[in-house]
Amino acid sequence: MKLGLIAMSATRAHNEELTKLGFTLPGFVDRSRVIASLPSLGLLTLAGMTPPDIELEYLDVPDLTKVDGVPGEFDAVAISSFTAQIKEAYDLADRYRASGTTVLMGGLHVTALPEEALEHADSIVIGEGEPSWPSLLEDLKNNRLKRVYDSRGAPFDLADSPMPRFELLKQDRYNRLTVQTARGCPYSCEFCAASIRLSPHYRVKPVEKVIAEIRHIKELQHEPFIEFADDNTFVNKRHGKALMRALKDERVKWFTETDISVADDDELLGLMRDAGCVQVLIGLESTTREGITGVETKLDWKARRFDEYMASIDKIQSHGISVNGCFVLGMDNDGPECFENVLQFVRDSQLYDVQITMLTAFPGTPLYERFEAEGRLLDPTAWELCTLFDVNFKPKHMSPAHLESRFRWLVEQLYSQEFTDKRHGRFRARQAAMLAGGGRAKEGMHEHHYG
Ligand code: B12
Repeated sequence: MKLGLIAMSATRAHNEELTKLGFTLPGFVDRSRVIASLPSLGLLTLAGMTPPDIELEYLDVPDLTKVDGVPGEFDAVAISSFTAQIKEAYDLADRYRASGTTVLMGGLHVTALPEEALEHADSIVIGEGEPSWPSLLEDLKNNRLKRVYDSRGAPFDLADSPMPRFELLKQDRYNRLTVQTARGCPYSCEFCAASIRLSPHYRVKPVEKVIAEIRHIKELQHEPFIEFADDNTFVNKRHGKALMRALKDERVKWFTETDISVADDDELLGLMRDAGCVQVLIGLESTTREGITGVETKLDWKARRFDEYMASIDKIQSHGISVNGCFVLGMDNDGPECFENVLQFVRDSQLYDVQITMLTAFPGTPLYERFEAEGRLLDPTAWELCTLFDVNFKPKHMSPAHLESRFRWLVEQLYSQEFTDKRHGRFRARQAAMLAGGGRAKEGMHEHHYG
């Protein structure tokens, strides 16, 4: 039996003016160009638990409009799903089914809207893939496929994680690969559409497993750059430190997503720097305490950390690790001044990088449910707008058009060549000064920054 693993990667945005701007603003396109080709770790992971009698082929379909008919010849295909590309995924699923290929679907969007997905797939998995994959494949081989496999019973133990089959990728297409060291997040932000929607439990992967994955990548790529595909890597500081100690000897450079609490721990920051950390991406969300209040729904954790934002960014960057601070525009507690505020905050904090996204109501999130109840969704099933760069709701304090145009203004300000160079220059100058100050640990830092 031949099974196709179909990833519809690449990045997406519908706002034409913003897309056009992207081509002229270096800071804005840099990261999207770098990450656009990341493969689907979900599918590679499932490949790792597929028995050897099933032949596998991994296919990236970044743009379905360029594909006539169906790509490849398979008995069955596994298609992953994010909301922004789901309509293309359904189109492709329909084409495969029409040609007699069995369609299996899973992932974040399918988990949020299983009924919708069942109109296009022969069989779906709700939640994490791993718990259901072996029995699904067994049923597939024996022609008794069920319509729905529900993994939501118990969280998957990452100690049982299979080795992702990175070797299935055409290596020259990918300039970075992803590794997951943890899954989930203990916090619960109203808008979060990441893996807490697959399973609400925070778990870490044993250090030896992470290192084995990195070694596997190193066999395939010379000096690889790793992105940890975690929602929040350093929640468990003990595990984080053990991982950093082991990672140091691997001599790889990496980037990850975590929260502001890494700044509380100098030892951790030192270990991260020595282990090759180039950048941490942190969801700061808003530049005012009021703006951020209520975003984290369990403990209001983000609001409680707000007063330390500036000092924490400075502390992390003083260790030679750049911070990519993320802000969400259009939130209910932020007024029309939020655009200027972000610009000012970025200037004052000396953030190395900044990422701005539109508040987006993804299906399956508490935010979607609230906006639906309040009648604020512009079109409840316009999934193609769930790109983080398009507006799919009525903002509280401005019109959707105003949010779009001010967002564009902010993009122009933040990602101009001049401002980008200034931010990066400051960080590098600070590093150079520290380096001139001497010290063995500090020398290591030089290797870790971009460029
Ligand atoms: C790496 C990454 C990317 C990469 C690679 C994407 C890819 N093909 O996997 C790139 C850069 C290409 C990318 C692009 C985009 N991304 Co992105 N990305 C991530 C990131 C950081 C990690 C994802 C990951 O690897 N998770 C780990 C793997 C193991 O989990 P998984 O893919 O969900 O797979 C598991 C299950 O879902 C399931 N499963 C998945 N597929 C299948 C298929 C079958 C058949 C079965 C049975 C099971 C199954 O099994 C897997 C194992 O349990 C997350 C944020 C985060 N911290 O999680 C955002 C995230 C997934 N991205 C997001 C978005 C919005 C985008 C873009 C729309 C951005 C844009 N404007 O272009 C595009 C869309 C790309 C697309 N294909 O549609 C959102 C998605 C929200 C949503 N619910 O749709 C997230 C959650 C970030 C966020 N801020 O909310 N992204």
